[in-house]
Amino acid sequence: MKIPPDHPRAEVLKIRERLVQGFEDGYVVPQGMIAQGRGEAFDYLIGEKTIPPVREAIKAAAAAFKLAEHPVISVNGNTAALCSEDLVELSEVTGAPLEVNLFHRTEDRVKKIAKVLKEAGADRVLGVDPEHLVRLPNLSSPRAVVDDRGIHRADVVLVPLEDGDRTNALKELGKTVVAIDLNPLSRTARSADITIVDNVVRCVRKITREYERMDQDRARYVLREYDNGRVLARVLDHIRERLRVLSDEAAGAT
Ligand code: PTJ
Repeated sequence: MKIPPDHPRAEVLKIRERLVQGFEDGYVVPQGMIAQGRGEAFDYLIGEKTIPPVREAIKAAAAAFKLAEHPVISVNGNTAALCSEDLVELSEVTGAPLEVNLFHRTEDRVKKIAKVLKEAGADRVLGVDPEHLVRLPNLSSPRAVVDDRGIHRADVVLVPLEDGDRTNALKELGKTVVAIDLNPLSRTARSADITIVDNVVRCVRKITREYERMDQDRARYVLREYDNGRVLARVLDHIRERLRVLSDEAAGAT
């Protein structure tokens, strides 16, 4: 669909169209649309911008990547449709491989997502070659199928848009989990080591820029000072304050 450029919500509508296209191309699942709707609702609440506490989480994510020996970026249908170029750039700058890892896993979707990533510039995509696929021992969903060169051996895993079953499993295996999730109340958001409450279309390139600016000493300092619980509390405070202001405005307008 062609979005009228003067539509007040043109940007959001264009992002939706990318998901619809991914659905029509057969690699975004219908559940992905529901996920996007939920994300949009939370994005409204935070004001559709990267708020200050989230900048702290983004710095911590860059620091975790800087200090990691085997960082990996997990990619699902939604993120492939929404920000594949940004994910490829993050992968190139940090050296972290991209791995397709799906909840609604089919071989057809895995291949299509790998193709989307390659078209966006990726040299190599993990999670595709059956010879390298193994199962995580402590997870029953299809997300347990991982690459032995990727998530299986990773020390830091970036998990954008999760549905909540994997973060704890990865943590139990001693991995550091960096989540991107617009819902600060989700299980994933609350159990990750570092939670970026932001839209993937805004924050992935910000992680890359922070990574480029940061040296190892700074990364160690950032991680020492980082407290994910405090960041999540500040995000919720931001939403509460924003709702208070909006509520006052609405009361004044009546
Ligand atoms: O491609 P698959 O098979 O791996 O399936 C992917 C989906 C997204 C369908 C699957 O992981 C799922 O069902 O996820 P949930 O349970 O809907 O959770 C997705 C979370 O991501 C929710 O908390 C949303 O608020 C959040 N979210 C949605 N869109 C965005 C987002 N977070 C950041 N940026 C977004 N654009």
